Amino acid sequence: MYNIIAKIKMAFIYLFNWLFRRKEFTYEIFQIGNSDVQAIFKLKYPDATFSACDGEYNFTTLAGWKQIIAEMVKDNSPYKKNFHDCDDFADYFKGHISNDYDINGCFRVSGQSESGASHAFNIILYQEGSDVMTCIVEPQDGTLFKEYKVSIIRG
Ligand SMILES: [Ca+2]
Repeated sequence: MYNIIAKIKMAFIYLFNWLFRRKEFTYEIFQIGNSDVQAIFKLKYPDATFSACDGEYNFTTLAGWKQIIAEMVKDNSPYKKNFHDCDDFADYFKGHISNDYDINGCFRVSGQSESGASHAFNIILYQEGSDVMTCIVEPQDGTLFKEYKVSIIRG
């Protein structure tokens, strides 16, 4: 009996989220498979470890990402040292994009910032003409194309 009630409750939550929480988004969505994503990361970040969780990855154009990122950054809570810091911003960014936009071509990365300090951030896939490109995102302020060192890519 409990399982049935829990399933009905989850179905209502899913329906509510689908109806009311999905953000308005009009940019085109593209998709590539897990092995293509692995090949792209192997070429671009040969020293990084990549752990792929999904079979297919959805993403959009850079213009589409700029709209998403502007909305995401608006919702960010303030930075709290050694608590709500880089890892939390990176996890929040990845999780909310798949929840709100049905886009999972966003990855959580461990590496180093320009100063050499350990840092967590994100990488996105985007479509440019017929090519799939990648770009580093600083989820704390939405800056694109940072020169961070990439060590572990997860997603
Ligand atoms: Ca933290």
